[in-house]
Amino acid sequence: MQAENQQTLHFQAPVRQIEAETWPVDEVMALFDLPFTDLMHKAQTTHRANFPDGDVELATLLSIKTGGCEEDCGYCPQAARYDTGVEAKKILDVREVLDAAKAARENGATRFCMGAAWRSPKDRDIEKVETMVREVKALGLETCATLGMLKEEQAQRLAAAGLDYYNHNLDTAPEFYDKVISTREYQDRLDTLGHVRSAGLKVCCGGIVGMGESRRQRAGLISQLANLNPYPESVPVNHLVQVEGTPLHGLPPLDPLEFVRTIAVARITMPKARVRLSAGRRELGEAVQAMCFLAGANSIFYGDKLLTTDNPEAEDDRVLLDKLGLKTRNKIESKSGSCS
Ligand code: SAM
Ligand code: DTB
Ligand code: SF4
Repeated sequence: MQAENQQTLHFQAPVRQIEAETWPVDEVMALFDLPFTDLMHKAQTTHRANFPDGDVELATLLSIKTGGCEEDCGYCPQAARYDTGVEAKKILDVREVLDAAKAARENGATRFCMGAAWRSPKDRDIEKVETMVREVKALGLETCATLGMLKEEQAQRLAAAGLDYYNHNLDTAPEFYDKVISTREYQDRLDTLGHVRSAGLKVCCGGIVGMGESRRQRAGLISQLANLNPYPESVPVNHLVQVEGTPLHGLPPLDPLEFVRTIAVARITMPKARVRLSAGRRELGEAVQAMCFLAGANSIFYGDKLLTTDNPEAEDDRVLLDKLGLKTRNKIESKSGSCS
């Protein structure tokens, strides 16, 4: 009997190796739960060890195709089904994109991110974006695009055109996701991120806080991001901009200190990523943003507009960075090695 058992064991199918999570939710949650000053100290120590220059990256956004989107993302002013006053427009001409990119470069931005209100781009859209990417890159800017879900072949085409980064957010924790979006699955987002990675593009991936999620769900988002292998090079942390007409309008606002904690936890768990203060900076004010920089944020969206909503005025940002004595990144370390 014993021999039989041994034989059974000997011939059993090999156990599938499950990759260990680098950052299980419980460990991320333990960081969130630290006393505020301990968390800030840990985040600042991590930040200094990984970014000794301490510079802040300036990334400018342009909406290359605004509004009329078929998806139902509950936060988004560009979803056609919500009455938000955002008008659906055609894709911009390359000339308009280049003019905006030149202005961004003159203002000191090093990265230019082109966003489109698509569920996923059609192949003929990719053709237009390829031209935009080539020409924006020729200006010496790093390029980023956010166009929705990508097929593998589309990611490869964008990479071949010289795109540096692709932005595609996980938005929130898997267990909160269906409270916000029903027209695409969490797995669809992970699949797009996989195609982006295998095309050799750098990944820009983050989420939104302040959508009514719990602290554990914020920890769940950070855990998902930090467990991507490798974790994203850029992590945009958006503070929900509540737009009238969207389902998430009217929620109680998130405690600003909880936003600062989220930045600190992102810094600790993804030590070499550029952690970007993204949407919602106008509502945060100077003191909270200063705490975010202390917590390890080292990138901002810079320019008077995000995609459809207002960002702080560029001039006000220059004043703030100056007041804090923070220098901006002026070197571009893109694949082509071009510099501005
Ligand atoms: N349509 C594409 C997509 O959804 O992937 C690209 C553009 S979409 C506007 C990019 C990201 O912007 C979203 O994933 C979301 O994280 C963020 N976003 C959109 N509306 C927002 C809002 N009201 N507040 C904060 N972040 C927002
Ligand atoms: C990201 O994470 N935030 C940016 C960018 N990636 C594309 C977009 C914020 C959009 C805020 C709402 C709007 O302006 O329409
Ligand atoms: Fe469309 Fe993107 Fe807005 Fe969702 S977030 S509604 S996919 S533009």
